[in-house]
Amino acid sequence: VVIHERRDGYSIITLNRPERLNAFNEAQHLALRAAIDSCEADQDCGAIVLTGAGRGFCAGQDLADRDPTILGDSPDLGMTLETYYNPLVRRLRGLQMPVICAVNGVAAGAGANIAFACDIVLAAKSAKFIQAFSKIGLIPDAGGTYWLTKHLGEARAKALAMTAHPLPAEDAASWGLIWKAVDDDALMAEATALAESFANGPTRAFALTKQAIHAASGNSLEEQLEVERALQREAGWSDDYKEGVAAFLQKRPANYRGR
Ligand code: LHQ
Repeated sequence: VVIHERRDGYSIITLNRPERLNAFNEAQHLALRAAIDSCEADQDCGAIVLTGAGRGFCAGQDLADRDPTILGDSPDLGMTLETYYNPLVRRLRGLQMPVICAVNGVAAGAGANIAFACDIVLAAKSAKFIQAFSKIGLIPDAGGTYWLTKHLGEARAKALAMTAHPLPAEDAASWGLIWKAVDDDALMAEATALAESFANGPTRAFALTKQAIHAASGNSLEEQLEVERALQREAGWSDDYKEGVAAFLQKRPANYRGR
């Protein structure tokens, strides 16, 4: 249900239930978790590309799942979120390496919001993002109310959430919800080129950059300047900083080692 392909310096993780547009069931959650665990344990993995098999990226929760906590007389969706989706969102945000999402096709429900939890989102021009939740009487989850409000503001957040309007990739990019929309047949080449360049980059600095940017939304400028002071101090102690400056002064490409 998930394909984990190791490349030189990075990994490609592909959600692989194409007959269901890669909707999440328990097996897919567990396999994704295992793939992320193995990337994290692998010293040579400097970036992850997350994508989907077939014509969709991910259609969110598998609504045909027989799990009684999801469908039944007294479902507990809060428990489903706390067991599977919330840890996944926290994990993607907290990973000490960049996560690139290559949205190859429709991203609906939690599928859209998991894409937004990744650090850099590229989408095929034919892809669409759908906050499908209102169609089944739910609210956006997997961070949806957070990403939409933060990136778009309340007006667009509420309209997307309540209408389930399919937002085309190019609009998502021009609205600032994702990094960019690319031609369908260029998607994987662009995503893997980015992963390769991150894999050869200063991994520690990328992790600290994520941390600083995530802290920004809850902080005043003064508080954020403090965050930058602390994290830059740490970056300044890295071998990669020494190497970066030496390479600049010697007019040669830097040879980063990620520490
Ligand atoms: C699916 C699904 C799917 C099962 C397509 N499930 N089969 C968290 C916690 C706990 C509980 C609840 O939820 C959550 C978070 C959530 O994510 S809730 C939101 C769940 N997702 C949705 O409501 C989206 C449902 N899917 C759709 O609206 C459409 O499939 C979209 C707009 C994504 C794509 O439409 P089409 O391109 O027309 O494709 P399709 O509808 O024909 O789908 C292809 C097949 O995939 C089809 O099966 P079939 O056997 O008829 O070929 C669908 O039934 C199946 N599929 N999404 N979520």
